[in-house]
Amino acid sequence: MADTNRPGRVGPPDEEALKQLRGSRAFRMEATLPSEVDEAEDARAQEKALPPADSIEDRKSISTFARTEQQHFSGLPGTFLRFPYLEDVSRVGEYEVAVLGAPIDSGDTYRTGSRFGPQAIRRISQLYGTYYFELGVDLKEQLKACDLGDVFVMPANIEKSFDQVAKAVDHVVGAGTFPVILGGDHSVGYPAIRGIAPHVEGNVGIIHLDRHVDSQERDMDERMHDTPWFHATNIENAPPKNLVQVGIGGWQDPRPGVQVSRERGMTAMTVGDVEDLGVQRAAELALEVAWDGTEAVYLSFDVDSVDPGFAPGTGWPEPGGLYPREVLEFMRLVAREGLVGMEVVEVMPPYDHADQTALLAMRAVADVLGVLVAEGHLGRRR
Ligand SMILES: [Mn+2]
Repeated sequence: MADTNRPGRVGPPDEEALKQLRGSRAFRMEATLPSEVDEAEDARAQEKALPPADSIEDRKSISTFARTEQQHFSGLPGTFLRFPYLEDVSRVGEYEVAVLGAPIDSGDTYRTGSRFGPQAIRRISQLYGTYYFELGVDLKEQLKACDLGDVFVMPANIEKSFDQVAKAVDHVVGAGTFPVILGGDHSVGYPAIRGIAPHVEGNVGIIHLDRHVDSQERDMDERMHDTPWFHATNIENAPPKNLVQVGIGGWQDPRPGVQVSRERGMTAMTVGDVEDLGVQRAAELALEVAWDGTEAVYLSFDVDSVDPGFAPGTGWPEPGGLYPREVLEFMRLVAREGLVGMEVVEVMPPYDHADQTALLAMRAVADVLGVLVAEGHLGRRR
């Protein structure tokens, strides 16, 4: 037998030497540290940022909106467009618009990193003022808007994250406030509609800008970022016939999603359709479908609808997409009829160069808010 086990040759532990270890000293020091401030932070979060969704077991240190250091990919490196930060979410009804981050990227199926999207969009928004030249709008003067920070999400459990995002959006819309949701991957679209639909008397239509249909039931057995519209249009008052998908095309659309879009009667416009029709007519058609018998319309902007030459920081880049000026014009036209909320998804900072993609996301939100104010849907007129 090999001489590898040699009982009796190693003596008993030297208790004194063990006590002197730096590791042991560190254990003793930690025990004398207070934790009142941390506990007060947790309690404050429960009070100001809503208790978590029912599926969350830790009801002490997790709130609906993230307020503590636990979720390190959140945090507020400056608020969106320097809107005031609203710690106490019970006051959200005092504002007309609330920006909230949904840093989910557990639904990404290829590249990941869109959990850093809200940070990147907020950071680059510091570049901007609140005045919009072409429309003659100043959001600071005409709109009461706040930034709620990020929803507390669970990277290891997308279903719990959905519950959290749905609860957060439900809270905002229930207070009568327009939600601007910064993703996060596109799975966010499903809990967003879950949070909005109960507050719409009648049906809600969806205008979805994307290269991908995102309407299959599952991917890799889970509800991932290519599945939101399957589940959202299962909600009774979000019928698939009012879902219009714009910018679709290329080699990345899974056939199961295309089959669902066809069978459920969704509408798809390719980039070529937008080119043939022109942006103006394409927007008119999209509005006609989304508003057909509905009471409200939600806007979902996936940045990958734009060509990756302009929006490289995203999970599934597909060349041949729309131009930024087309997409911005399209969204401004759509917003003229009014919206119930919007999301910007799939900004992936680790793949972004010079903040190009985050800039585009920022512009999408600012332009839509600008039009909503200019058209009298939100805020005060000039
Ligand atoms: Mn997409």
